[in-house]
Amino acid sequence: MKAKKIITGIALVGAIAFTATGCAGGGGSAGGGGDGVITVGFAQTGSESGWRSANTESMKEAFSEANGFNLIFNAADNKPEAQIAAVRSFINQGVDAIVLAPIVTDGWDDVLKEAKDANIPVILEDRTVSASEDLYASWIGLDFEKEGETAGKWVADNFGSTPTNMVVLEGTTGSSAATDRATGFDSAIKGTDITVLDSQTGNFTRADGKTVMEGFLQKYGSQINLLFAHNDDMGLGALEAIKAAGMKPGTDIKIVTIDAVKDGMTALSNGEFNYIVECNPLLGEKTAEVVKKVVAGESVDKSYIVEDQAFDQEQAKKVLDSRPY
Ligand code: GZL
Repeated sequence: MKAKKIITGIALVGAIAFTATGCAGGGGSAGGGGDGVITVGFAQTGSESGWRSANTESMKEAFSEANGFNLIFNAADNKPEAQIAAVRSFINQGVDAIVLAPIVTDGWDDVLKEAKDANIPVILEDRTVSASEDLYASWIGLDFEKEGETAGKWVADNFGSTPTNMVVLEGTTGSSAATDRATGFDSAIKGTDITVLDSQTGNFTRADGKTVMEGFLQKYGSQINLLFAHNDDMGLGALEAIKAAGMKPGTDIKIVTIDAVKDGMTALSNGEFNYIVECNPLLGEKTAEVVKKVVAGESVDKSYIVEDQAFDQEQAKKVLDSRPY
């Protein structure tokens, strides 16, 4: 992603603030189908986590018939090749626009070129792609590197001055969420007394987070002081493994995660997690707004970035009941 020119935040329903960047011309057919209904193919990653479920719900709510859309939904079960096939199918169906939450960053050039040649605009939501920016109209998402940096800074501030052994549960290999969170986190802990004992992907799922954590515990046992999980769900899976090993999560092993979904915030407020950086999944409304503009041939910004916040245990207790997801 090119360096972003951050413009003022845009307050939206649901109190989500966005920063808009760059500027791109409109694309696609003006106004959608003849009847004004906009047919959108949405290629979702799958249903790997609580965050993904909240994101899918937000998107389906925004791309409703009442809002002037005909939504064709595909969840690719976290399989990149299936997701590419879904996008190709949308092109063959002649949809008015494609929305894509790309599982991984690479491998998109060919099918996005096919969409461009078919004059079907593609709008990215959530994660990003390495393909050229002229192959998609806009991206609505989050600053993953900043999320990782925020988590790393909290770890550095709280544990960086004493020898601390950490294990990491990484998100989906090759996804911009995992890659950029690791980049931000690693930069924040540079020069501290934090040692990374091991780091392995848990594919953003509870099941894999639990399995990988079981392996870490067999290998390192009570040497582990800290767990950084790229999302709440892997941290929640790890909780089960930590308890099964007779250790106290949040005390014997401190846990820092990213997302701030309800189950994660519950674990944080009851002391099993220690810190969570939010990653807001409610991108549907903004994405639908951008799709309408692009289909109408209006210009849109190249990217819209949701601003995140972070929570410790005390803050989580205060906001838990009012959380929107
Ligand atoms: C982040 C999103 C990640 C979440 C995970 O925007 O892509 O994927 O952090 C989800 O929970 O599975």
